[in-house]
Amino acid sequence: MKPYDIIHQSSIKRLPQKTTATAFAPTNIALIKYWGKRDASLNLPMTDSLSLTLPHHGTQTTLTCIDAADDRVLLNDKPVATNTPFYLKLVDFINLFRHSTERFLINTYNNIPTSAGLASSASGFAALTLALNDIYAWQLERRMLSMFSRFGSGSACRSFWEGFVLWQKGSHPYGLDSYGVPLELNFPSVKMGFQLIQSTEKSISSRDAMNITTRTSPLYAAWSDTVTLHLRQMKEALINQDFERLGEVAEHNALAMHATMQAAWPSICYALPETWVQMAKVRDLRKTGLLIFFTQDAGPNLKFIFQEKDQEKVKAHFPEMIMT
Ligand code: 2P0
Repeated sequence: MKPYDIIHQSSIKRLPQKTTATAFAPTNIALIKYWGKRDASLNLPMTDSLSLTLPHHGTQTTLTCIDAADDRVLLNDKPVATNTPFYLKLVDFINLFRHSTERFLINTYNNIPTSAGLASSASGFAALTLALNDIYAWQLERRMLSMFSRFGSGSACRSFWEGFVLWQKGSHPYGLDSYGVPLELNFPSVKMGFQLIQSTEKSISSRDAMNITTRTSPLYAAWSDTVTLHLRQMKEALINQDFERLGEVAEHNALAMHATMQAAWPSICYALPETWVQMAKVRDLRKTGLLIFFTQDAGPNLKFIFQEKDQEKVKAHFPEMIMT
């Protein structure tokens, strides 16, 4: 089974029902990470993962029907060349849903640095899926859109809800039950911020890095059990509103993921010297009693996790920090 077959069976293949549609989707940062696929063609994860949505950061995408031979893509008002991975990934995704010869201008704005480990592909594919739902008038429920967005980027399926979202890996062989589920648990005083270390393209795509890690890392055998344990601990922390526990588990999960990929062959290391400097600073601040933790995705930038009441203190130590 391929994504196209699943979409075809959902009987949503039709021509656009309007000429333009706009959608916004927020980005999300995983507290318990998705790292590795059990099925690469259907983008099915090895494990569940759990994220926090950053409601003010994300992607706004406008689709407009155009009379042209090819789709056109604008990223933050700049044309994207048709031979770039960014263009090809977007067009491949739209091809899954395209009815016939309709072509689009895809105008996409990120208010986060693109491809810098700040999950712009998550919000990007979620926004694109929402815009497709609108322009084709599919009227699908979010769970279904979340499932479709996974074909563009796995983490996109967590970007359809605010708050804490679980991507359940599911057990259906074609992944029909692998989508995001919003948790009823809330913890509004949890805040995230980041101080940019680098905003250029990452050294290796997360897709390639996951593939190398699952195939070659001797530590990958332990990843699934690690995630199971961390998910249980994280849910307990959310139920008990235990911020310290939440931070400890999130930080440990990120470090475990990076250790697993560093043990791959060839070794994958997203950290830059400044990443280690910021990690050490976070730990030193904890020794002074300030409850601050970090998480790190497929890039050198750390996201700081702290409580709203400590925001000014954290800003004093990281003056260039951008709040999320
Ligand atoms: C996550 N990351 O849970 C993990 C942690 C980065 C580190 O999901 O191959 O762009 O398109 O499914 O979703 C980034 O990878 O990868 C990611 P694909 P995706 O947020």
